[in-house]
Amino acid sequence: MIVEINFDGLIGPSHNYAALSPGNLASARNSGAVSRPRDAALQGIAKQRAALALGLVQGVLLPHDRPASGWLGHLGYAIDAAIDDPLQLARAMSASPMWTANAATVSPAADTRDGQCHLTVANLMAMPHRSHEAAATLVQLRVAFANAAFAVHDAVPTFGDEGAANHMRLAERHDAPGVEIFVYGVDGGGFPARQSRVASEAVARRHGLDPARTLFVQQATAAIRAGAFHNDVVAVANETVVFAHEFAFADPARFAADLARVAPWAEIITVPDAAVSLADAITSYLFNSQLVTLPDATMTLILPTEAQENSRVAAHLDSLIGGNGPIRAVRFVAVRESMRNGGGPACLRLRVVADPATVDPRFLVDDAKLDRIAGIVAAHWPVEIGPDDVARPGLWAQCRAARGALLDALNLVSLS
Ligand code: SUG
Repeated sequence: MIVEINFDGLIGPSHNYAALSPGNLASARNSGAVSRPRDAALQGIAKQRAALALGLVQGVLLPHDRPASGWLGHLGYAIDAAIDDPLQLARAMSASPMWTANAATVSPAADTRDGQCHLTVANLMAMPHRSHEAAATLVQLRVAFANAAFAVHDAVPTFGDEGAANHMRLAERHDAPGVEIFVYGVDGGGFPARQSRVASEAVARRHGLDPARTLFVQQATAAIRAGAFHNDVVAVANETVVFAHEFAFADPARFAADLARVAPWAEIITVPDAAVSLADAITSYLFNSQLVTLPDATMTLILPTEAQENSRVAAHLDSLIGGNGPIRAVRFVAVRESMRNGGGPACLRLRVVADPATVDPRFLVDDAKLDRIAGIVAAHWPVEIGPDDVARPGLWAQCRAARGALLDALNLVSLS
């Protein structure tokens, strides 16, 4: 049966706060803070359990090798030697593959010319610490989605592509042909516009999408400038609903008109700036939520607890749920460690609409498997990482051993 599967990035043992992402306000704000990788990973696992409890199908993607020795090697550094280059070391130690919404863009089989589900790995070239993710992501996705139901493409060259975080899909049901919306940036008002339209168009071509059911929509400069470095910080979509901030898109009226033409059954729920300002939307991550359809066909919004703690956002959510709209319930999850680097519930997951039977089962989880993973995290993940620890060879060894134990337990040592 074709369903939506959420593949969460398991938060890696090197999770730390190095402020590597200009334009990502949370990451900048927590510069130099002490991180808690073990808590971070357990928070992510608890979020996955919450999704399972709602009756959703859940998968995982695994942390990458850290420090990124291949990348350091290309820069001429030997990993066993002392490396006196704190910035490159921090870039090599980032646990950023946890945000799997940036791993790839996914077009389900119902949307593509050849009837395969297509995935294109994101090149993440706008940020040096993320630019070396693509190679390892490709290897992993080719294992997870080796079945002929899928086509996994390597990254688009030259033009910035940040994956599903800038892509929304609407369909009357997940398994029906849909409309794919690619959101790109032109001007970040002083911050990088990470997603280029050229890359989005390339992904759409490679996936064999029908141009009549594909939209390219420009992100508002004001949104990027306010801290929406990806569109999923100000908008989320599921089946027939787009839930977005008033200032998410450069030309919202045109977006609404185009959508009404290609998807007359779709509905845009706009949150006015007067109710929730862009600043509130970005600190609370109201829109970086998972809008999901439950087995009973109702929609629930899975939000970070930060959204509950902002009184204006909480009041707006109350009125949303109290109204007669399609979003019937909210559920809060605590992913604070990830949030402090600008990664909310939606960043932590890659959606793949497919038959779970076609996915390599080593990447699917149930509660028992999450228990096993949590046991490995509790035994091997560092409790804390401070800014000076990143250059400590002892920490590098611990991170490698921790990931090794995980790969071993999941029978995925081939990824090492
Ligand atoms: O790319 N943070 C990530 C957060 C990604 C969130 N993903 C989505 N919105 N889908 C980023 O900016 C911070 C790492 C650091 O500063 O150490 C970081 O990479």
